[in-house]
Amino acid sequence: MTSNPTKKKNKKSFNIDAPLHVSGKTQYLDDMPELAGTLFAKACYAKVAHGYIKDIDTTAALALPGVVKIISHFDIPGENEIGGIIQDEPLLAEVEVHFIGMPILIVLAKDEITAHKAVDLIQVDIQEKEIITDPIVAFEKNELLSQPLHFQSGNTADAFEKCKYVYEGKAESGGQEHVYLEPQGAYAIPNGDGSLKIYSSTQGPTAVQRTVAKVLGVSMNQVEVDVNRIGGGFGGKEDQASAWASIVAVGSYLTKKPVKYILERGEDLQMTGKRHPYKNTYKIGLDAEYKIQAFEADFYQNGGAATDLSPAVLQRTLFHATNSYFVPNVNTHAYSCRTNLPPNTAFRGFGGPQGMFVMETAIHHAARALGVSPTVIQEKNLLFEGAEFCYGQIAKECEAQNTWKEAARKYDLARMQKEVDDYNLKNSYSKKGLAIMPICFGISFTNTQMNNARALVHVYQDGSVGISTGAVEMGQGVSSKMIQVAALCFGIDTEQVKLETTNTTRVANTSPTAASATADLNGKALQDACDQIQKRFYELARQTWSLSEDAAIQLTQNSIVAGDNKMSWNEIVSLAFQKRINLSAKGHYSTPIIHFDTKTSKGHPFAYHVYGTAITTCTVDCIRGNYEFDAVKIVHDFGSSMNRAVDLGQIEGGLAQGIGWMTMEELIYNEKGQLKSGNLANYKIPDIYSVPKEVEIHYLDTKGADLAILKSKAVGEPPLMYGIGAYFSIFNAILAFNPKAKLPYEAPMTVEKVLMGLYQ
Ligand code: MTE
Ligand code: LUZ
Ligand code: MOS
Repeated sequence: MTSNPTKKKNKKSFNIDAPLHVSGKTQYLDDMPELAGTLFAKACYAKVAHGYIKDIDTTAALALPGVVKIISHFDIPGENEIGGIIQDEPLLAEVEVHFIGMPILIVLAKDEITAHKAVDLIQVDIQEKEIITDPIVAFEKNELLSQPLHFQSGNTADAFEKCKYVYEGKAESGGQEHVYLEPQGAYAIPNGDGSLKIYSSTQGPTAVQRTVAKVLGVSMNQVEVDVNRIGGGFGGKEDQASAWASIVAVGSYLTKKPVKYILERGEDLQMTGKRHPYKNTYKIGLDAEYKIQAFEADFYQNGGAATDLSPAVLQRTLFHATNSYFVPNVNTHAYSCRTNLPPNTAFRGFGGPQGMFVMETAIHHAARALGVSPTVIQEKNLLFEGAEFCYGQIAKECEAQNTWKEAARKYDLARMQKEVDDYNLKNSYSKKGLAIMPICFGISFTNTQMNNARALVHVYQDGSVGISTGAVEMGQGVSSKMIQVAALCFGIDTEQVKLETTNTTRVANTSPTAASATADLNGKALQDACDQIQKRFYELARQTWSLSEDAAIQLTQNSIVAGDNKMSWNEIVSLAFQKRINLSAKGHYSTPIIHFDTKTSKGHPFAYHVYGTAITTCTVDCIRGNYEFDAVKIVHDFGSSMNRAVDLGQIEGGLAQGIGWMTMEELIYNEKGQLKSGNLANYKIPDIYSVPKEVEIHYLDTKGADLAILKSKAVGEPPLMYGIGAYFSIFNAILAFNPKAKLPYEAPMTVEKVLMGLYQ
């Protein structure tokens, strides 16, 4: 993959972790030295997707030398409950099992291999019950995990009456496995007084702390959670890290020993939830000018066997159901359906991509029927400044049209389309396709309450600085951004700032590192803390130099400066220390402006939106059904990027992950609820050969949003949705070969589906 970012000077591009990563020195959870006496936990999980537990025999497992204890739900000191939003998820199965991979017992052994062998010796007899894997079947049986959701604006019934063109259809998108490089895991260390320290690979240290406290039946101040960094999360560790932390916590609580559990890849694939697959119906109405006048959709989300974050994911689907288009009349319903799959969970985009796929399908369907290019309909309906979203927020600093226009101009869209058309005229068994994917993604947790953060700053007497925030580094570069924020506030070099681990004792009650809002929320809390110390230094300088109240003072270039007066950073720090001035501060931030009324589904839920446009071209081998992506050319709304290298990496990674979801990653469950693509040999993720041959990313020059940290907009999730363009580019190549293709709108577009489309 090559990238050609537009270079701009004066923007710092540094990544504090990069040297460690490339030299193999990075410490993850499993790299921590183990304490003597550490026990290893392993779950014995259900092999049947739904049933009664008739009998359990642990005799052989317990007889194995090295096995210390086998824990069942009876041994849990507090509540056997780990559900985050709704309390419907036991940590260990009691009477019934609800999905393959549901933990039933925990083996504690002196080493991992013994734990593994012991688990294999446990006999669990389960009487199978009816298994549901399809969300529509669950819906028909009224098996819902939460209340249905409904968004509405205008009046779709009236609007459809007046539409010249109306189309209805179905669209389906598949699940997606997170495949974070570091599997889930946790390590609990008892302090001797009943309290515990837990090292966890989690995006949500506070969620882990809260859940462990509940499972142990102790208060939260007895549980300290510490996260150094994690080897990727992608949403999979937003809520689902709590199970493993609770397991090691229970083990440690009962044995008074350190207990560790790092999942093997196979266990992780079987036991943890994934992106929600969706089945949907839609109805779209256009007027004679191809303006979309009305849109209706019903979304059936495959939630799995417990609620987890499903209702929140479902709501974001509705927020993004019209993508970056203005639609005056909208009526959408969404259902979270209970099935016998592992509870599905957060995954980059959090339901947004699933919503946007349906809108893009509806437009593609209409365009096919009308015999025009989808780009014609897309372009005519892009959001504009002042347009109202169906949930009541007004589009401000709207870059939907700007990113589109800039992409068309910069990459010469007309020429690109002509090259595709010319190629298709010349080649019979190889066809190219082009698709444009505009994106619009709302930044903020949709649950307004969660949009807050804190930070702790210590300036040490030697001038070095230590900072702690609630942000978890998971490869997205938030550590580097936090260091930049502190260095900028103090006018010192980034080398002088040390970022500490994310720890619930230093920074409490944190929201998870999620919703792409981590740098904004924690960065602004950090600014608050640094500003407090900065003010104390300014006051000290004023006194020292007998300056007036309004004298301009600055912390810059490792100095404090006021006119001709100047002291080095180290001098002002040691002077402040001598004068007994507080060199520490705690900062707090909560996003202003945002609000949302869940009863009316109206409000202003997002601090701002992120926009962008991607042009994707591909080549399809019409004999084999194979495809390659020739290029993805993007114009992205970064605001004023504070770290271009990090942000560029997020676009490239998100794009690759989105392409994977839409084209090659296929989660297949059979009717028994067994995951048939349960290893990385048959669950294909993008590799160096399958990513686009060329990726070009252009920065749209804008002022940036005030609610973004240093006006640098959130970048974590939005680019995933550029991957939706990959699906439609292949679809268009198929249509170039077989204009009558009867291909249903079902993602992922695997090679098998391409072949069917080409010849049906
Ligand atoms: N990038 C890397 N390398 N690894 C990850 O796990 N997670 C994504 C995104 N980018 C992820 C990533 C997801 S799901 C989110 S919500 C954001 O990063 C979270 O970080 P941010 O809020 O700092 O953007
Ligand atoms: N998590 C969450 C999220 O709890 N609320 C959200 O709105 C959200 N959005 C994206 C990703 N994770
Ligand atoms: Mo990301 S899905 O918010 O962890």
